Amino acid sequence: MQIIIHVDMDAFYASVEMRDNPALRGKPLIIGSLPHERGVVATCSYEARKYGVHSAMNIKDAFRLCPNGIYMHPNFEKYRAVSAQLHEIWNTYASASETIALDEAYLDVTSKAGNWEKAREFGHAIKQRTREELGLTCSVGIAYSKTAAKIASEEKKPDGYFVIPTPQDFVNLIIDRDVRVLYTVGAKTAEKLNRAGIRTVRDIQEKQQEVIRLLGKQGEWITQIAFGQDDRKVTAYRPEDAKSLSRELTFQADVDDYAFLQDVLLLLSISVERRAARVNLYGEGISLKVTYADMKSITRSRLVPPTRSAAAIWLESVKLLDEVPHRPVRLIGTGLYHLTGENGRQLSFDDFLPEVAHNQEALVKTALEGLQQHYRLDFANNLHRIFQGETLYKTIDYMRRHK
Ligand code: TTP
Ligand code: MG
Repeated sequence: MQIIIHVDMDAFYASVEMRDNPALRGKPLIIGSLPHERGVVATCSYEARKYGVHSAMNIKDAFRLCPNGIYMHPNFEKYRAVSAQLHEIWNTYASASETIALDEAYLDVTSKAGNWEKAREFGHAIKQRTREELGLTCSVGIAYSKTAAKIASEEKKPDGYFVIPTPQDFVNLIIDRDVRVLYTVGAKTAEKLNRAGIRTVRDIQEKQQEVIRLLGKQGEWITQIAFGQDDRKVTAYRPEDAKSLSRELTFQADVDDYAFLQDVLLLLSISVERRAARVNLYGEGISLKVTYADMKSITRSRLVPPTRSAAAIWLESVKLLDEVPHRPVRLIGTGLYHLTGENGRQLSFDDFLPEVAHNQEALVKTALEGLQQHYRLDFANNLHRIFQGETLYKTIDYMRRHK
């Protein structure tokens, strides 16, 4: 039997802003676009939720519901720093911890706690330390499985604490709820099930064959979860293991010019953006890979709000490149990991800050123009071609010889 804790911060971005600026406390605070901009709500305080405002809502609709709210742009650098502190505290309680997002993790406490009583103490300690050391509240769910722990943490939000010790407790809790309580069931899947008259978890239990017929493999999984069966392990999250999408390149001769490497990263980032767009995925992490002339290889990575923008990939990987030892390089690569699709976080950085996205597009365009002049290349009009087949590789080798 496993004991798993799922911890998730309450109104994360909004809570951080309220913590740091007492004038915002107790007010409806909406983080995302500003009302006069195009875009959406990233998150909002619980005071704003009373007006019906929620994540992913069009900012104009939010403003109609809550004209007296306070509207702010997000400050990701800050949230990322807080996130690192959070995970550091949480990880001390777990033998394995799986980072799901900046504000969310699964912790395997089976061996460190040893029994349920101790696990409950861990849950309280996590809440207390998060509050005392970081001035923020979180919701904790403790359960025998990942699915149950996740549902438990949502059960009493905000500042929640809830325990689901057995599959029977899990089933009793959710049996009459909408199928969407099983978080693997997204809007589209729910619609399919509803059309077949399957609305609640009980319906799934009673119409297993129908569910499997409608949804295939996914249906099998959903039926299992509806009975409380989920043996998935908490897998210590390592970026290099995550499902990822990357592009890398080995140079014909080692490169020690790091300004040139930045130029290469720009082209690789554009290439990653194109691949991600083709499969309609976003990444919640950006990674940089460098292999040095002596064949020693390193990977550096950072969590980010969901994105696939070439500018974001480029800016982050250039930052990461700054932080690695500057020795001659044989191979360089960049990529997205922690991939999420439309069933994941619904919206991305690029959606809720269209102005920023627009500026980023402009930045990439300008940077490309710079490259074009510097290397006297004509790719401004041939972009689509240089990212096909071997052309990118040839272009970069040409750049290396003509820098
Ligand atoms: P969530 O944990 O989903 O939301 P939350 O922490 O704001 O609120 P709750 O109390 O309901 O947990 O997401 C964490 C952060 O991720 C959130 O503060 C903002 C960001 N986010 C987005 O940018 N877009 C989204 O669609 C969602 C859901 C979250
Ligand atoms: Mg949260």
